[in-house]
Amino acid sequence: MRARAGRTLDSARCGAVKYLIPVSDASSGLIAPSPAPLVTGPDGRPRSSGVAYVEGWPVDLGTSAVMKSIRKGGGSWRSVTVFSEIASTNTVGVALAQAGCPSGVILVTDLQTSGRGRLDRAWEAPAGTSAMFSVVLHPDGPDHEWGVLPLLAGVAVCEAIEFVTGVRASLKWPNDVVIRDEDAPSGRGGKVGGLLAERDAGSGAIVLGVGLNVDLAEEDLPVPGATSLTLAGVPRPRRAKLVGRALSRIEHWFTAWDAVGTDAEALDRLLVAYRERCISLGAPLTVARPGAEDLVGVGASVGPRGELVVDADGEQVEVVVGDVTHAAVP
Ligand code: BT5
Repeated sequence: MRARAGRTLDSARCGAVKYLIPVSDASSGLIAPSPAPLVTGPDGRPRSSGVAYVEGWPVDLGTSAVMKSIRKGGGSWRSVTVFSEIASTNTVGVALAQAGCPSGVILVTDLQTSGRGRLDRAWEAPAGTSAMFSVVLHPDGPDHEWGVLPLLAGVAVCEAIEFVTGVRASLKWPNDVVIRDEDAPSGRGGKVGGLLAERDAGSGAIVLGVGLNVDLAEEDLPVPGATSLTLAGVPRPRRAKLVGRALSRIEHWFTAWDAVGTDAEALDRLLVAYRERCISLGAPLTVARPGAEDLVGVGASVGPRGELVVDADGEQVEVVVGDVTHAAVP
């Protein structure tokens, strides 16, 4: 099913997933789905997942497949739109939030032409290879510890990978989704995904973006140290299933986080699930910090603001923004 023209966000009904209504590109005036080519690798071979396109829409990530998968996961999402191509689901999500978009609007895409990571970095993946989506969320509670939400969303993505593929996924602080070599059936682990959370101060909305490398071949990887589910040894992972399950778990963790507000003890309890998956804890590491010297030490804990505490020669140093490099995982 293609996104239908003429629906507006206001006319999309709130409620259970069975009422999911595609929000058309016309409603936002920002984006227009365009046909994507049949996907082949640089060597001309078709992608191993056999992604095919019907009228420009990838069949394993078409609107009906994604909606079916989201419905299966339950939840109270408002709308879902699947694009064959978009600049960045987060950029458009933030623009929609600024324009008054309600909570629960989901944007999924096959390809991003200006995908973004944290700190203005790029997120790159060829068409037909990735599960990439953003969701606009409005918290209900008055005060929140914002730094914790992206960490919990990382847990949600790991849970989805595990549920769909049976392969254990972990997190490198703050929210790189990684598969350790020892957990990958092929032994080829690395960074398999990432999360980008952005807050629109005006509306209070959070736009949570997820990029997951599903079927990138070795030559598609944008950086050394990256991997994909197929490279890790997962046979034919289905993108729509991954998106649906991830959204279901994101709703679970978002609801729990929203209920907790700034209660440090309750946040601490939520973070148990993050700490269990965080490979930066107990690991020798180097943290590159914007505007500060690199910090060398051992990951000691993750605090109730989402900060990483590093034991640097006996001194406990808190890091709120930074990039971690481990000896074992780049
Ligand atoms: C992230 O940033 O890891 C967050 C990535 C979020 C992407 C999603 S896709 C849907 C939504 N819409 C967007 O525009 N973004 C979100 P960060 O920790 O800053 O990592 C970025 C770095 O990862 C880059 O500088 C590269 O080194 C590397 N990188 C880029 N593309 C990659 C890929 N496909 N797989 C693994 N690493 C990649």
